[in-house]
Amino acid sequence: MMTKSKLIEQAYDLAKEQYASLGVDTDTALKKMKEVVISLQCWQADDVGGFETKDSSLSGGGIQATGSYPGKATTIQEVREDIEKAMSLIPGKQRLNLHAIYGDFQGEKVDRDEIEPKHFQSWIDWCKDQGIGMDFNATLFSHPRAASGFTLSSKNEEDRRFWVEHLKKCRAISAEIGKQLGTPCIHNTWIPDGSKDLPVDRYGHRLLLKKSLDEAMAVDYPKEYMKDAMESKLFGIGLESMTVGSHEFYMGYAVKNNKLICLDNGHFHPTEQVGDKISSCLLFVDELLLHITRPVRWDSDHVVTLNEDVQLIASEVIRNDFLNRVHVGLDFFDASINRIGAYVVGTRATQKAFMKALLEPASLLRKYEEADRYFERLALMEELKTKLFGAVWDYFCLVENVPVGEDYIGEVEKYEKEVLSKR
Ligand code: RNT
Ligand code: ZN
Repeated sequence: MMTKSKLIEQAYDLAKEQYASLGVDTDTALKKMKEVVISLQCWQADDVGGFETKDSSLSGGGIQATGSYPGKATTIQEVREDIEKAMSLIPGKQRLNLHAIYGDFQGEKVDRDEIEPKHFQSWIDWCKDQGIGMDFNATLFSHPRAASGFTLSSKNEEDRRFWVEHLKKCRAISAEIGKQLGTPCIHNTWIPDGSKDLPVDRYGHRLLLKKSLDEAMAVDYPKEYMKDAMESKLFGIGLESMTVGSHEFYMGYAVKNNKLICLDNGHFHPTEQVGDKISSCLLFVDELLLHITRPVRWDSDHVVTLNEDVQLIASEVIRNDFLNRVHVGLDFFDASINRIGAYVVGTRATQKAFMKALLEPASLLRKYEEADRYFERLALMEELKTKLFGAVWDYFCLVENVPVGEDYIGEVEKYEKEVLSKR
């Protein structure tokens, strides 16, 4: 009987020929996959809990981790251990995406306006050890000063200033992270501010948000150290009538101030496609951050699967050669299944979308399009769905030295038995 790896190699050779007949070089696609670096959200490991000494759990802005699957990480050590395990089952290189509430506070009560680079040094060191870059996020929720539903756009001046201070601190920490790791840290700002019922002063809150951002971003850091991204949202549970940080708001702010737009595909009308927005945004801002997720009826942050929404996002990035202008991050947190398994499924699904995009016969499709041959374009796109993509993906996992295909299921189960079940 043929060994498993021999089989995978043979299947790859067949796939290579099949794609070559369409003018696509699978080896080139595999090489290009090295440029697809995905930032893993630390918050999938512990349901967005973090490590502040506080008793408040996740709240605010309509984000909610649901489920109570056993084995969630409860210490920094466990988060690291879990992410290391997940990374060992994912091909290619990733980055870490950390929220400010995950600081290494050593049992000390450090409020959000007091955090410093030293509280994140052990994370920086861990990333150095792993040989990976790191991204960062201010945490403007799950805090008594966010309980009113307003943070940077709050009419309570004391609260507003507190959050401005937090954001300033987070940007400074991000710059230190990027400086030490030698790769720019993308700092993302998302606020939960908004209103359940019809507000009368939308302008007032947006004016305050603009003012707060201007204050918090007054210091300019070198682009080699950190870059600012801002994430809009259309709706949320308890924020049905208005969110202050809308797409128009941040689009305007980013264009005017040369910042990055963060597009989370759970943050728009359900039939809007984030993939369609990329080409417009990149005409007016230099770079984008993506929060790839899977909204199910609402911004539910389900684990990413290889669906058409994610495919369009990846295809638009690849078709336009935007990999150097688009930073790929994930944003899901499912507490109802094995959390390490969630990382692996979601990250691999995202990678598959990029790989599929890299295997598209782009020039042929473009030729059809420009000649108004729309039947041919549709037919070829449809046929591409059943080409030997799986063989290329399996081969990629094989050469990257990670479990091929469903083999990672057993690895996750083993980790659950040996590590998670003992927590
Ligand atoms: C919330 C935003 C935001 C958060 C993370 C935890 O709707 O998507 O990005 O999910 O910051
Ligand atoms: Zn997000």
